[in-house]
Amino acid sequence: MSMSNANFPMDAEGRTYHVGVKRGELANRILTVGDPARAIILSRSLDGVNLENTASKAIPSNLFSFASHRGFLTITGLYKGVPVSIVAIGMGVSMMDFFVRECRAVVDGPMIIIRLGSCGSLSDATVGDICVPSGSYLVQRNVNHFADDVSAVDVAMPYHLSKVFTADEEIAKTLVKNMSLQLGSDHVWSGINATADSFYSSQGRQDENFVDDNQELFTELVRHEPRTMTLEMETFVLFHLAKTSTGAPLIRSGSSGANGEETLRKNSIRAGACMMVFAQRKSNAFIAKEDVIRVEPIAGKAAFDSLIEVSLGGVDALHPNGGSVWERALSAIGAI
Ligand code: R1P
Repeated sequence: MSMSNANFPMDAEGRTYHVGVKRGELANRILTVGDPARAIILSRSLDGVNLENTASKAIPSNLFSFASHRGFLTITGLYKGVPVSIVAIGMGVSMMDFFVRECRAVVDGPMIIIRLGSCGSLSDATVGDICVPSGSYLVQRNVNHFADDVSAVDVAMPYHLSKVFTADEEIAKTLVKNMSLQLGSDHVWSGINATADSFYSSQGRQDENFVDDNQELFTELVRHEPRTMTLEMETFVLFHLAKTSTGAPLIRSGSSGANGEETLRKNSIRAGACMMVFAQRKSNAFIAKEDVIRVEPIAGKAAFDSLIEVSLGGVDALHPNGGSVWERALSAIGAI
């Protein structure tokens, strides 16, 4: 694979370096998950899927799919007649960063990205419940705290906690509404998420093989943000990049800022998240496989319903249908 442009590598076909997507393969509305198996399960809810002729672990043949050499899986089709993509990204803050930036680079117009993940619960939400964060902060292991050199700056706190970056309010409300319709409002929770830079130490898991100094972490999290509800590993980056997104392609307003710089149209990405509780960290319960099988498709439908319900403006503002992987499906239903 030969790439050009060290600043933002792409191959001759226009595929991005890691996610491997090119223009016309990704819709403006994206549902992102961690586990590729979850992406395949969710793809079974898309339009025109023939379940009888689809093996349980296979991607339905009427949908576009692309598996990148770095473990990203993209599936694109229609949901209730609207182009949508599902992208499985694996785990962690770096993977979310690759995904958001590389997808943004190949899609014209505004985007909605919703993460449907799994999480640990620090609240009363129990295994199988759904948590919809109105914001997220980042928990980072402070490596300097563990250094031999005690004169190093910044050694006191073993973990750094960032400010909260918010979800798109309308998306969060829509997710709560649609999840409640599917699962009952008793099983849907709102609050603040903490995205950790690891599964173990930065989420307060005890591991006698390492010095982690994390025995007080849960207390610190609640002191930092009393509405802390969940712990997982990606949502903060999604909210943070949505907040710092510019227009794409960059649209310059022509007006000059205070420093004489051009003002960029901001926030071309609207983001939301919903997480299934897999781990109850207070009671130490972990979800049973049967519950994952039961909840995943239902939560998926509510997430898709939310993804298409929130307006992105007129079709003229969206990525062109011509030449896209969803063009034929739209034309088959007479939508273009
Ligand atoms: C850890 O087991 C993984 O599960 C959670 C965490 O954020 C992390 O990625 O989310 P996903 O189920 O979406 O991967």
